Amino acid sequence: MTLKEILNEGPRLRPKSAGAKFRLEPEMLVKIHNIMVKARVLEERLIRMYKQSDGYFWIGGPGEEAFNIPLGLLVKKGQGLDYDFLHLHYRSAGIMTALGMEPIDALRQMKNVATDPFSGGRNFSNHFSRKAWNVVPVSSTIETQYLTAIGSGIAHKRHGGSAITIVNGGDAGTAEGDFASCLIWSTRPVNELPMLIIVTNNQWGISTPAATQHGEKSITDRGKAFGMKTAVINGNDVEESYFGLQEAMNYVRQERKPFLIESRVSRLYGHSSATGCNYISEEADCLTLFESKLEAAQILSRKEMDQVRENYNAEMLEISQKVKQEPLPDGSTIYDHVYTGQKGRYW
Ligand SMILES: Cc1ncc(C[n+]2csc(CCOP(=O)(O)OP(=O)(O)O)c2C)c(N)n1
Repeated sequence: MTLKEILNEGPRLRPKSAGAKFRLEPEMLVKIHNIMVKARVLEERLIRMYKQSDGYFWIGGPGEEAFNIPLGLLVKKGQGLDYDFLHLHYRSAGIMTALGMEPIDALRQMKNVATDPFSGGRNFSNHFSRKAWNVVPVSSTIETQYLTAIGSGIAHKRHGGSAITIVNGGDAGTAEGDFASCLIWSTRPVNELPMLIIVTNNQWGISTPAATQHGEKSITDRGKAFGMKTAVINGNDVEESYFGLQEAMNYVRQERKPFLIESRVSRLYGHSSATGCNYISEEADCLTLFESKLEAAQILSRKEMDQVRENYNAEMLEISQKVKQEPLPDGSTIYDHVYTGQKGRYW
C-alpha cells in the first residue's frame, strides 16, 4: 500500500476516536511513520550491503528516526541565506530522507560508484552534502561541524529573515573545543547567532560510556552557563521531538538567538561496521514504540505497517541491485571538487 493510498484510505479505516492520544493530526502521524520506516529500511539495506562486501564501511543513524524525521520536516529547505543551513553528522539519513533524498543516492555512496551525488563515490556512507538544500558536506572528523556552523550563523544573522543554522553531533564530541567555540560564538552579547545547536546523546563515544566522561548532569547545563535557552528531549518519542523542535526553531527564527537541544536517542546498530553493526535489542527502538502507539490509537493497523515496511524492503533491494551495475569513479577525477567547482589537480 502506498503512502497516498494509506492517506486516502485512512479516514475511512479509522474510527472517530482514532488518534485521541496524539497531538499531531493522523495524516501527519502516518506521514512521519512512513518516513521513519523508509529511513530505517534504508539503513538496514546499507548495513546489508556492507556485510555483502558492497561497501567498505557503514556508519549511520538507526535509532534516531523519532527525532530526525520531525527535524527534517521542520527545516526551511532551499539554497542560499533565505533558507536553513544544515551542518550534519554521520547519523543524519533520517533528516535527509525527510528532506526528500532519494534512497538510491545513499546506496550509491555506500557502493562508492561514480553516480554518488554527494562525493562522486569517494566518501564513507552517510556523508551527505547537497548544495540545493544548504546541506554542508558531512565531515568524518567529529565536531568540526560546530565550527563551520558559526560561519553560516554569522551570515544568517547579517542577512536577517527567518532562516536559521542547524548543527548536530554526538555527546562524546562535545569534549572537543569546537563545541565550546560554538557556544561562545553563538552567545556573544549583541551578536547572538540564530543557531539551533543539537547534541544527540546516545550515551556512547564508540565504546566509551558517557557516564565516565561527563561531570555535568546534562550537556545542556553547559549552554546554561552561556545564558542560552536549552531543552532536553526524549528523542525516542515522535511528538516530544516534533513539538520540542518546533518550539526551539520558532524561538531561533524569531529571536535570532541560539537554542541548545540535547536529544536522548538510541544507537540501535552500535557505533559502525567497526563494531559489527548488529541490532542491539537492549536499546529502546523508537519505531517499535511509535508503532505500538499508532496501533493502540487505531491510526494504523499492524498489517498496514507491515505492508509499508515490506514495500520499502522490496524497493531498497531493487535499487541495490541497480547500483551494483553502476560504474566506479574514473581515476582521473580523483582531484575534482577538492575546492568548489575545481576540476583536476589544483597545483
Ligand atoms: C576529531 C576526531 N577525533 C576522533 C575521531 C574518532 N571517532 C569517530 S566517531 C567517535 C565517537 C563519537 O561519539 P559521539 O560524538 O558521541 O557521536 P556518536 O558517534 O555516538 O553519534 C570518535 C571518537 C574522529 N572521527 N574525529
